[in-house]
Amino acid sequence: MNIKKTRLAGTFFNQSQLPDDERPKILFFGRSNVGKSSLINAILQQKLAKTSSRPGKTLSINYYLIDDQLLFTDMPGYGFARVAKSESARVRKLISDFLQTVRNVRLAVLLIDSRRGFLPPDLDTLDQIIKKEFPILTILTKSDKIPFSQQKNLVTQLHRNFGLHAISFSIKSATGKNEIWKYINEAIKE
Ligand SMILES: Nc1nc2c(ncn2[C@@H]2O[C@H](COP(=O)(O)OP(=O)(O)OP(=O)(O)O)[C@@H](O)[C@H]2O)c(=O)[nH]1
Ligand SMILES: [Mg+2]
Repeated sequence: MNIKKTRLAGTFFNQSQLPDDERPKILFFGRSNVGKSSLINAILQQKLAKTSSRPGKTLSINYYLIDDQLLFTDMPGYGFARVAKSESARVRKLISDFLQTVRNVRLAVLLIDSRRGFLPPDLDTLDQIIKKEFPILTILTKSDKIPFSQQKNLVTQLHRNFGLHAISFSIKSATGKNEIWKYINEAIKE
């Protein structure tokens, strides 16, 4: 995809701020620190979303508008034990409120940390996404940190246990980038 223009187009911290927006959307879900904001920056080849080595960097839902037509939605991370309980409860509610009202979702991307695998909070998110009947793509992040054989095992497990198709990805190389764009381009076709 030849992208000409990107910009931050909205930041939402609670239900009352959530917009009624008809534009096509790609949603990025995953635990805190899994690499959602980094993935968005990597596939757009620019530093739009803020990232941090500390979990709980993105605490709002952020819309990034691509070429005036497509919204990449960077979701706040869930499921990190060291994030304050009240904050993680607020994030969980924000995600479920958003899922109640969001329109025109073309693809839900669920990020899983290659080193940690699929954990209970991921299952909770997967259940919510399945209920909404969104097309789903799973991405195994930080693939530079584990051996290829381990990545392959995780891909097989996700397919066997949940019927999910997973792509290995790392911000340190071009691995997975083209395949991710193939999915996104397919998802946004009318
Ligand atoms: N080695 C390696 N580090 C990565 C990769 N992707 C992300 N990281 C690092 O992981 C940390 C977390 O990345 P973020 O993109 O901020 O994670 P996030 O999922 O947006 O986290 P929250 O906003 O807290 O939900 C940062 O220090 C990134 O540099 C990767 O592919 N390989
Ligand atoms: Mg983030």
